[in-house]
Order: sequence, then C-alpha cells, then structure tokens
Amino acid sequence: MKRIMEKVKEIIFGHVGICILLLCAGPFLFISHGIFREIEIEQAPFDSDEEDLIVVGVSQLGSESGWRTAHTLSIQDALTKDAGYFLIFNNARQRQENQIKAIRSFISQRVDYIVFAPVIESGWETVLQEAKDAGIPVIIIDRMVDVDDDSLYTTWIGTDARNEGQKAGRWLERYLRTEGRQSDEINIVVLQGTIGSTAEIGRTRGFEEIAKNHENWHILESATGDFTAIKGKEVMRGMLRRYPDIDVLVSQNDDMTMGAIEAMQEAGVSFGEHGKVKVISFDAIHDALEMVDAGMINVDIECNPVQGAYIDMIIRKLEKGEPIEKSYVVEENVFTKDNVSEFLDGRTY
Ligand code: GYE
Repeated sequence: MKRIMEKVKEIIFGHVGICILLLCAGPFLFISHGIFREIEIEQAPFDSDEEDLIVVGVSQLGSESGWRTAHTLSIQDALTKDAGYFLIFNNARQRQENQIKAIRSFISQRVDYIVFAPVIESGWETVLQEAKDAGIPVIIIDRMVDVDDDSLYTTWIGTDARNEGQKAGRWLERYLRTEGRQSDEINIVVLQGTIGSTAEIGRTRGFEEIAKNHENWHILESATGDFTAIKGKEVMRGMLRRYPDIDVLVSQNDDMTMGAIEAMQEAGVSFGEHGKVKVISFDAIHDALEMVDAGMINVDIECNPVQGAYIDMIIRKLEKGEPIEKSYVVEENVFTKDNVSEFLDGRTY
C-alpha cells in the first residue's frame, strides 16, 4: 500500500513539477525528454536516403496520462525504421490548434500517411479536407472525429467508450445488489475527462444510460479533471467540501482517480473495498491495477492503448492495395479484486 501511494505521489508530483516548469520556462521545455515520461520524436524532413521508407506523420494529442504514454510507446514501437517506416511524431499538448498545425505541416511535407489521435471530436472538417485534397490517407486512432462525410478519413482504430461507461454502470448495479443496497439512496460524483473528447462523451453517456434506470442513484455533480492527476485531485477536493455524503466516485481515467484518492486521504474520507466511497476507474494501467489488488479501487474498466500494431497492419494492407475496414475496435476487459492478480504480471504499462 505504501509503495503504491509513493507511486501515486510520484505521478501527481510529476505533474506539479511540469506546471511549475512550464510557468517558469515556457513552451520550450515541452521537448525536454523525460518530463512527460515519453519520448518526443521531432524528426527533420526526410531526405533521399529514406526513399524506401514509408513516411508517417503522427499527431499525438498530448501526454496527459499513463495511458497516453503507453499509447505513444505502442505507436513508436510499431513504426520503426526496421519495420520500414520514417516516423515524424508531434505532441500537441492537448491543444487542437497544435494538431491542426502538425497535420498541415505533414501535408506540406507530403508524407505518405497521416495518423492522428484527435483531442476533441469537433472542428476537423477543413484540415481533413486539405489532407484528402492532397491525396494523403488519414488513419484516426484512439478518439474519434465528428464529421458528416466519412470519406474525410480512411479508417479509425479505437475503443468503445460508451460501452466502457455502460460497463461501469452495470458493475455498480451488480455491486449494490450483492451488498443488498440496491434500494438505498446512492450519491455519485463523476470526474470527467477532457470535455468534448470521445472518451469523455462515451463514458459519460454510457454510465448515464444505466444510471437513469435507477431513481435512487443521484449524480450530485459531474466536472472535468481533464484526464490529469493534478486536476482530478483539485476537482475532487472541491467535491468533498461540497458533498459530505458521497457513496460512489466515477473517475474517467486512472490518473484522475489517483489524484482523487489523494484528495480523499487528505480529507480523511475512506474509500475502496472497505471504505465509504466506492471507486470506479477507467484505463487499467499497471499502477491502478495494483490499487485494485490492494482494495483501493473497486473496479477498473479497461481501455486498451496498444494500437500501434493495428496502424502497421492497416498501412501494410493499404500499400498492397488490399481492402481494410472502416473501423477497428480493440478488445477490453473489466478488472476487480477477483480477477486482477492474473493480469498484473503481464501488464507492461
Ligand atoms: O482513457 C485517458 C487519456 O482517449 C481513451 O485519454 C483515451 C483517454 C484515456 O488521457 O487516460
């Protein structure tokens, strides 16, 4: 338990450190390796030596979470020179305008493929039309775009966020039934991810679809922690002040959950298996699964970040002129104390 909390502190502290650094030193520090626990590859425009390589411009939306770090590494591990790729990687730091800039620069460099994880769903038509006009296939990963014309992208690889939200609701139904509390008044708070992102929209909607069948479930407040531990902690601290009687926390990613857990500890509020506030989290990164095992998180709804191999598979098919699907949804599990130990060792992120 102590070891886990040290890790949690490390994650939250890392973020505080980032904020201080950014305030002091401005955006230049973003490229400093290690600060974000991920490697940023900004490669120079390719030259003739690279002629045989497939040039892929990747616009990653940010480095806000442990999940995102795993997602980035999965892409970088798949699109290597050995595998025949020249990767141009850009981190948009959770800002749509940075992603639009990156995509425009990929277009002007005439890359072979554009891969991008959109921070929010709306506002992509113009830049996607520019890519289409330039004849560059666009592979969308992780979150989705909201466009009327689906010819603006080639394919999408991601997770079913609405289903994840429903799984959270169904777990709570089952849990309350097992505890004989299905008729009790249940006070719920929701820590949402980045508003307008597929993960937030889907998880919010999916959970609400189940919640609305239960008149005794009361969602006291839903507020965004932007998928980061530091904001999750701050928002939870406010909720704990406003609502003295919270029964359930639904936190839309593990990083926010870890922040919220710190806030509960500081406020002296008990949580988890033997505590007052039952904790529902999403992602299932290794550190959070350890907390499931320790009874600090009741359930973790998996979201699978290992998407790099799909990108490679799709590009290979496109290169050979083979047909591909319009969408690929990756597989996901639900972890509780009952099944988590068999997955812990194999978890690399
Ligand atoms: O759950 C969260 C990340 O879009 C599915 O984004 C992804 C979400 C993931 O920051 O941790």
